[in-house]
Amino acid sequence: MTRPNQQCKVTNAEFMFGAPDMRAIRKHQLPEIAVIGRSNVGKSTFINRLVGRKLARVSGNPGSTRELNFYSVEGSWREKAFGQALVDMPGFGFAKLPKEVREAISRLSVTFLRERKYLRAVILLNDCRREPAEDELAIQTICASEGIPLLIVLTKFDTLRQNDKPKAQKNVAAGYHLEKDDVLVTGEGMATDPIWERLFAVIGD
Ligand SMILES: Nc1nc2c(ncn2[C@@H]2O[C@H](COP(=O)(O)OP(=O)(O)O)[C@@H](O)[C@H]2O)c(=O)[nH]1
Ligand SMILES: [Mg+2]
Repeated sequence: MTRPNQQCKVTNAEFMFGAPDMRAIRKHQLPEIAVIGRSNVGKSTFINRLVGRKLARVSGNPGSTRELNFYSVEGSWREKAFGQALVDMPGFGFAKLPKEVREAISRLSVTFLRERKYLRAVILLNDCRREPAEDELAIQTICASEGIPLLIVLTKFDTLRQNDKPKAQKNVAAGYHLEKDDVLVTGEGMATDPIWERLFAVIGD
């Protein structure tokens, strides 16, 4: 169970639409935050944990999301109202998908990151048990060159033993040429206020 958020109160969250390509993205007024990462890294679980309700479909079947899924989220952060669109990006790196499908997925993601002018931040999820690979580092590079604020969040942190946590966080951060505390962590039962805090710090509230 997710612990109740102290300072972020989500009052409304709903699915807006799914887009298989850029042209299918509908008009809306909300600033966008993209949630991106390897297939099965925990994107949908993370979104549900952030908003404190079951919103995105969690699948035991990796590679099942091939669209950009847009969710609207409204609430307040430290008593101040906010509204955002969270975009659940298709998972990359799922080896069992045909090569053409994998290439189409990464083209769509790269185009979205490069061209989407409503994009305010990218949350890149990385399993806490594996160091970043080429795909993750490519996203870091694109965000840097486009000037998009990037938050790196290590998922499944609950699966590590207490003693192993600091070292794992340090190792993955080092893979991005970052310090341990530059990357955030998430896991079952963990509060999400630290993530909201960092998010509002980069996008402004
Ligand atoms: N223990 C643990 N399992 C997780 C966590 N996040 C996701 N999972 C599991 O990992 C699998 C993939 O999660 P999902 O959110 O569908 O990943 P997605 O493909 O990136 O959207 C599911 O079986 C989840 O239950 C986490 O923080 N802790
Ligand atoms: Mg998913």
